Amino acid sequence: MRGATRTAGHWARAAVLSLAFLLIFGFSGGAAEQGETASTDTVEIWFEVLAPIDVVVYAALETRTDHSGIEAHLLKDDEVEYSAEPTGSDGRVEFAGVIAGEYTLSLNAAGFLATAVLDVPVIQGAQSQVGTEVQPVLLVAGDLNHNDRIGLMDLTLLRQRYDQEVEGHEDWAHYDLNQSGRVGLMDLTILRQNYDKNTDDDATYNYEDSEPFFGDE
Ligand SMILES: [Ca+2]
Ligand SMILES: [Ca+2]
Repeated sequence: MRGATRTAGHWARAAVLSLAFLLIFGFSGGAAEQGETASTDTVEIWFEVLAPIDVVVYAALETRTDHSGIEAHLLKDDEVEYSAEPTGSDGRVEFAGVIAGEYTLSLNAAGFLATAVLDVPVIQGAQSQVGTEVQPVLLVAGDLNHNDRIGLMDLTLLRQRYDQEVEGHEDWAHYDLNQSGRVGLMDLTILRQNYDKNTDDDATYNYEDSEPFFGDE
C-alpha cells in the first residue's frame, strides 16, 4: 500500500479481494469445464466493484508556506482505520485502498488546532477528495500544548521562549508559528489573533455542509 500503514481496514480489503479472486476463478473454471468461454464482462464487473479507492486530501498550515508534517488519519466510530504518511511541503495526503464508507478525517500538526472533517464519503468507483490545491483544509495556528484550544497556556508557553532561536530545540520548535527560526512578535501576533479558537467551534467541519471539501478533480 502506498502512503498508508496496514490497519484493520487493509486486512478487510485483502479478505474481500481474495474472495473476489476465488469467485472469478470459480466462475471461469466452471465455464471452461462445460466447454464455454468465461464471460469477460463478468470479470470486469467484479474488478470495478472491488477496485481499491484512493482518498486524496489537501491540507495547509496557517501562516506557513511549507506544509510538511501534517499527520492524517481516517476514523470510523472514533477508531483509526487508515493512517497516511505525514505531508510533504505541498500538504498533500493520499490514502490508498480505502474501503467504501463514511469516515472522519483527522488532521494534526504540532502547534496547530487538531482539525476534523466529518462524514467524508468514500464511494466505490470514484476518487474521494477533501480540499483542493487552491482551497486546502486550513489548520489554525497557536495550539502549542495541543489541548484543542488556543488560550492562556499557549500564550504563557510562547512568552517563556520569547526572543529565542529555535535551532536545536525540537521540543518547542513549533512555537515558531511562522517558521522564521525565532520565537518572536509575529508568533505572538498570530497566537493573539487566534486566541480562544478551539477545535469544536473553529476546526471541525462537515463534508456535506462545507466548501472546499468537495473535490473537483
Ligand atoms: Ca492550547
Ligand atoms: Ca517566528
